Amino acid sequence: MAQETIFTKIINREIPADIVYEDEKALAFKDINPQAPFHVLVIPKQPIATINDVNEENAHLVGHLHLVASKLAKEHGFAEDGYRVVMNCNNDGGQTVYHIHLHVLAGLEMGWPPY
Ligand code: IU
Repeated sequence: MAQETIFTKIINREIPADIVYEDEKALAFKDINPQAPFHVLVIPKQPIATINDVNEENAHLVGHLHLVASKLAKEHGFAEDGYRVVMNCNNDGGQTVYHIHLHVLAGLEMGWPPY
């Protein structure tokens, strides 16, 4: 089991967050430091530290996070123009919170590469 992070506290309502979606497996909330006009994080309720810790038992959750990401993008009107879904891993990937999360970014035309 991954160590608890601030995201577990958000799941448990021990600290506030602007929650935009919840179901039995996932939670989505607005990023406190948005990098786009629309920037939400989609997280599994089960803590998984990094994508390196995804395995046969929990991989379905990663698919579910993507389903939630696309639902939110559609609901907020970004499906046609497009959006970005990102999961950072460890230091070089820019990960700072060790509970996997999909960044869903939208509302502007983004560049590539991301560095
Ligand atoms: P990263 O991929 O691990 O770097 O992303 C962590 C994100 O979590 C980052 O964009 C933060 O702004 C965001 N965040 C948050 O929304 N609420 C918090 O309490 C904390 C971080 I700590």
